[in-house]
Amino acid sequence: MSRLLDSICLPGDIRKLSIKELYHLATEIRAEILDTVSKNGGHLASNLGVVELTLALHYVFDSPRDKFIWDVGHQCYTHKILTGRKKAFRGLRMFGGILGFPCREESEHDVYNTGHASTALSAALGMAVARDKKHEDWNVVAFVGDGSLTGGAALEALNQIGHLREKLIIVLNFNEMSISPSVGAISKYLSYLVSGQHYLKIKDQAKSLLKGLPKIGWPLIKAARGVEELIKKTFFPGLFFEELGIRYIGPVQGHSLGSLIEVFELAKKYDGPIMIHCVTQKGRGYAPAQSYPERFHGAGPFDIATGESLNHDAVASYSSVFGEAVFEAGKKDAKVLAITAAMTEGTGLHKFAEKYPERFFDVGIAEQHAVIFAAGLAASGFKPVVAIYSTFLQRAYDQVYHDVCLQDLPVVFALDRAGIVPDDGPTHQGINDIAYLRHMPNMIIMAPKDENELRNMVHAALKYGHPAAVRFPKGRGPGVAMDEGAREVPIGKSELLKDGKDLFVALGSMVTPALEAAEELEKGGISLAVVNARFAKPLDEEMILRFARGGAGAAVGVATGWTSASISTGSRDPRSGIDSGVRPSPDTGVDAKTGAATRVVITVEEGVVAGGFGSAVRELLDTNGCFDVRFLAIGLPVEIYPCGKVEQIKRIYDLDVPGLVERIRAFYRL
Ligand SMILES: Cc1ncc(C[n+]2csc(CCOP(=O)(O)OP(=O)(O)O)c2C)c(N)n1
Repeated sequence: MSRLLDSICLPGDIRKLSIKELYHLATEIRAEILDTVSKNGGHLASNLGVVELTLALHYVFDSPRDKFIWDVGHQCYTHKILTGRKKAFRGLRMFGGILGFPCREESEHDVYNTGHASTALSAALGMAVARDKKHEDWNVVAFVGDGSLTGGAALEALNQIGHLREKLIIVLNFNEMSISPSVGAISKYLSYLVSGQHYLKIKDQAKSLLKGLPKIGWPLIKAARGVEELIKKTFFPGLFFEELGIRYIGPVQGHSLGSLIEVFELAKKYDGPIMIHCVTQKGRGYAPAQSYPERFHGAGPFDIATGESLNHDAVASYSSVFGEAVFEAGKKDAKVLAITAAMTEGTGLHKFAEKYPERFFDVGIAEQHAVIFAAGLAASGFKPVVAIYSTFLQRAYDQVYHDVCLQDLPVVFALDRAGIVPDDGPTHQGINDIAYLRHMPNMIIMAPKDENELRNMVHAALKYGHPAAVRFPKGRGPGVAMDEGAREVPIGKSELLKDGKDLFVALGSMVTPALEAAEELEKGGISLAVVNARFAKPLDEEMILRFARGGAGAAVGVATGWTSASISTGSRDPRSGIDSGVRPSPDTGVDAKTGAATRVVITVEEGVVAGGFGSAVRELLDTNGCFDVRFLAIGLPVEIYPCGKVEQIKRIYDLDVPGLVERIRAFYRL
C-alpha cells in the first residue's frame, strides 16, 4: 500500500495536505522513526514526542527561508525526513550516513549545528539580529525542551532576548522530562503553568472574561491567596516570561495539529520575542517508550514488539563500575557526595541516588553550575564527585580552573565517554579532556586500563585531597575479574606490563590494544616494553627519563632491570607539573658509527595528541634535553570526526591493533 510519506519530498509538499491527512502522515513518520531507530539506535522518545510539532512548524513556516534551530538537536528526525532526507534516514547515525543531529553540511534546512544543550536561544537571537542588520525579512524559530531551558546559556539568552525584543519565536517543548524527569524551580514553574490548565482555547476565553471583569471584583477575588494564585495562572499565564519582555502563549496541546497551526500563524505575525509553551508526551505512539521515556531517550537497537534491547552484554559497563565505586565510597564516608548534570542513569549514579538521596544532586543541564556547586561543597569539607561526560565538561572549563583548581579543592571529576564516542557524531566525541585539563594547576588526570583499575582510581581520587579527574570510555572494558576491595594507585606511578627494548607507553583504553600490538610486533623483531601510564598528569617522569637516558639500546623491563645510574630527574611537584630543572644526560644515546638515535619512545592515547598525553611526554623529553630519542605519538588529529561505531573510527585513525602495528612498523622503517 502506498504511503502518504512516499509523496513527501520537501516541506512544501505537506502544505497541500488536509489536517486529517497530516495526522495520517504523523502516524507514518512515527512508524518510520521507530523502524529505523530500532535498527540503528537513536533518540527515540524525544523524536516520537515532536512529530506533530515539527509538522506544524513546517506547515506554517517556510524553511529554509525561515530558520529552525533545534536545541540539542536530538529531536530533529521528523525535520530530516521532511527536508529531503527520507531515504537517507535509513542510514541514520551510521558510518557514511546522516547524523542524528542537525548538520549544515547535510542540508540547507539545517541552519545551525547542535548537539550540546541550551544553545538554540542564543544562536536564534544572533540570527534575528543579523537578519535585521541586513534588512531582511524571515522568521527564526528556536525549538527548546524544558530540560535544556534550565541550562545557563539558555537563561543568559532569555535575558538578552527580553532586552533586545527582536522578532523571534521560541517553541518550548514541555514534556516534563530531561533524560530523567526535569528538575529544579524552573521546571516546577513550567509544570505549574500547565497544571490544571485547560489548553489554549479555554484560556483565551478566560482572557476575554478578564477584560469584562468589573473593577470592584478584584479586591474580593484577591482576598484569598489560593484564589490569587488561580488568577495569576488563569489570567496572567507565563508572567515570568512576560515580565522579562517575552510574550507568552500557552499551554498548547502539542499533539493537536489544529491548535499548533493556529498558534504558529499567530506567532508569525507577532513583532517581538514570543514563547509558545507546548505540552507533549515523550515516546508518543509507542507504548514502551511512553512507559519508559528514560530508557528510550537514547536507545540502542531493540525489538519493536517487546521493546527489549538487542544488546546482551554480560560485562559491566565502565559507567556502572564507576557508579558502584562511588556507592562503595559513599557507604564508608558520609562526606562523599555525588553530582550529575542531568545524566543520572548515563553516569551510573542511580544506585547512589536511590540509597543516598540526601547526598545526591541532579543539578539539571548545568555543567558550569555543577562544578561551582561542587567547589562550594568541597570548600566546606565535603568530598564531591562530579560525573560529567568528557564532551560536556568542556562547558565548564573556566569553573574547573577558576573555582576548583586555583583553590586546590578536593573535587573528583569522573569523565565518562572519554575517547571515541559511537553513533552521535562530532559534537559528542570525548577527545579533548586531557588537553583541556593538563595545564590546570593542582589537577591530576588518571585513565584506567580496565574496570578494576577504574574502581581503584575512584578511590585514589577521593583519597587524594586535591582536584582529580578520572577519564574512561563509553561501554565495556576488557571484562577483567574485580579484586576483593579497592587497591592503592600510587600517584604518578606507571605500571610495566611487558619487557622490551624500546618504550611503548599507553594510556587508559589503549593499554590492552598496545599490549596486543607489541606481541605482534615482537614476531617481526620490534621489541617494545609496554607501560600502562595510568596518569596523563603527573607523568611517571622517572620511568620515562630513566629509559630516555638509559644509554644506547637500554633494555627496559622487569627481567632485564632498570639502570638507575643514568637517572637524574631533579625534583618536581607532581601537581604543579613544573620541572625544577633536569639536566640532559651526558649519554646521548646516539650510535657512534651511524650517528642515528638508538632509543625509541612511542605513546598512544584515545584523545587528541595536540596538548594531550603524547604532547606531555614529548615536552618532558624536550625540556630534559633528550633530543636523541626517536619519538612517535599515536592518537587523534585535530579534525572533525565522522559518525560511526568506535571500531570504525579507530580503524581510520590507526587506534586498533592492526593500525598500531602498521604505524609502528612504518615508523621503524623510516
Ligand atoms: C551540555 C549538555 N549536557 C548534557 C547533554 C545530554 N542531553 C542530551 S538531551 C538531554 C535532555 C534534554 O531534555 P529536553 O531539552 O527537555 O529535551 P527532551 O529530550 O525532553 O525532548 C540531555 C541532558 C547535552 N546534550 N548537552
